[in-house]
Amino acid sequence: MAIREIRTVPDPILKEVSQPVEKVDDDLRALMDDMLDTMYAADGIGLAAIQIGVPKRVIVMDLAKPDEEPAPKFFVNPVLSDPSDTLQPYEEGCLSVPTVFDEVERPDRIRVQSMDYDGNQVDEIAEGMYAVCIQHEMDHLEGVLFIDYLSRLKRNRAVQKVKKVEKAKDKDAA
Ligand code: GNR
Ligand code: NI
Repeated sequence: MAIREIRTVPDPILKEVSQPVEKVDDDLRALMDDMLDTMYAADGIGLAAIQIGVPKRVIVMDLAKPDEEPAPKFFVNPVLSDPSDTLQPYEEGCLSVPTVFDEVERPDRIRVQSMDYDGNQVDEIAEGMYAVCIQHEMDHLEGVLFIDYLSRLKRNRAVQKVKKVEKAKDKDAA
């Protein structure tokens, strides 16, 4: 288990389309373990493999509240369908766009079919925060970030802000 570096904008890898996983084996489980460690260390609720530079269709998530038991979830080759007509706005953030938050509208209910940590097929309906998060993570698999839904002005500002924040961080570390 290891904490990996989270890529931030404008890293071009974040625009890559991730490739399907052929099988869920111990190597893939080691990747999912690292992703979960990395997500928890960064206080995130979800993470796509591309955010640590691995272009595979793998997502980890934990929507448990701080006072609840951890509830990690794993998604391999997830497929979304049956989106609701009703949209819900939600103030989103992203570990790859740190310090930036803005509202995005998405369907409030979707169906997700995927494989889990053990390679078993899972089919469920996601609503509310779960629906928001799974759609945010699935966008990462297509190289799409939440800031791509904002105006060009807001998106450019967001990237500039992250560049500045990351530069300050590098300085601190040096
Ligand atoms: O930690 C995260 N919080 C969050 C808040 C609102 C909507 C989506 C998210 S996902 C994000 C972690 C992340 O960047 N996943 O890709
Ligand atoms: Ni994200």
